[in-house]
Amino acid sequence: MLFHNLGKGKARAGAVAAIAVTVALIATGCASDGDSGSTDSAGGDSSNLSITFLPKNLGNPYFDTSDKGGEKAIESFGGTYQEVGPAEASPDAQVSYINTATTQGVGALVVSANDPTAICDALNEARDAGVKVVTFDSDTDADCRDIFINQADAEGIAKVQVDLIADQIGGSGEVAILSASANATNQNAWIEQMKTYAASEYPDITIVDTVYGDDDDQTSFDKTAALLQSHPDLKGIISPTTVGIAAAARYLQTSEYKGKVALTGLGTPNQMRDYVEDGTVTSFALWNPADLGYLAAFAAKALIEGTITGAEGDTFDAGDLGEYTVGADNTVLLGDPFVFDKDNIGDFDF
Ligand code: RAM
Repeated sequence: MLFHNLGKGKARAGAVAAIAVTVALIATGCASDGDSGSTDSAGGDSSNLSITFLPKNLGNPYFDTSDKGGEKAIESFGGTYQEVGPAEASPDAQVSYINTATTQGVGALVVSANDPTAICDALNEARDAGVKVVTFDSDTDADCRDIFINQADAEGIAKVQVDLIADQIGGSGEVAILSASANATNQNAWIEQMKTYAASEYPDITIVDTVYGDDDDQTSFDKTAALLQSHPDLKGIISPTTVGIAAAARYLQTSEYKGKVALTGLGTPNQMRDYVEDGTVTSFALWNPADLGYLAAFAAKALIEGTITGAEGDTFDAGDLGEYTVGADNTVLLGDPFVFDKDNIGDFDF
């Protein structure tokens, strides 16, 4: 996968690990080949490798990449891939897609949730009908999915972004957060951790505002403009969403704030390349979204085939990524975040 052969990666901000996925390729063959046609305890068919990806919304390059990773995995093990999703990343916009997948009798749903609870009833109806539910990227409450595939732990994701902005603004000043949608489980967890970490490590930094661009490009662009208007002393913006950071960078690039207000957060290299190369943005972080989707698809396969239930300690084969073990709270961790800057961004294409 993309990060495996990274030679020039530059770990910055202390604890940023250089490689997103450094899993030993110990293919112990945990996953079975599927004993076709049998029925598991929840009524699922263990040979039904029909897997539907449901991102927060369609049209976001982050999910295009993650879901392509899922498709690659599903093709490799002979399953059927489908991607569906709403145009807007709003709390219950995913419900109708979940209901349709249940009616279709898919083997598993792989979902990034716009809200921790709004889709829970629909997911539990799917599970009652035998559909395995994998959340990835943005979790639901733990009682409405079988497993969560987490891109990196929340503390690590928070730390890297706060360390980057602190570095870029010289450790003091006003900082604002431009987030995704107000209910997004993943961003909200990261923001909480960012506030705690910033307060303890950088007493001279004040987080003055958090605004929501709804993972919509234009809304994020407008919210950036409004932030800069209402906080004339703003030194930096953290946008923990690939949609937000790209829109904010586009705003800064042609504004009077370029070079004066720092911007970091979570972005994709292809969306951020121009801004890093022209100095609008110094550095930002992310993991490999393709690996995330790939891992989620293999977890779905293992659940469908009944080789795991999602319990802590369960192990499963994840193809090229090697073997993974389920940790606490039915969660599987992909790896560590990675920092992109001028020196390494040319090595990436996603
Ligand atoms: C956006 C979405 C996604 C998040 C990334 C960092 O694409 O909000 O959920 O993980 O940003």
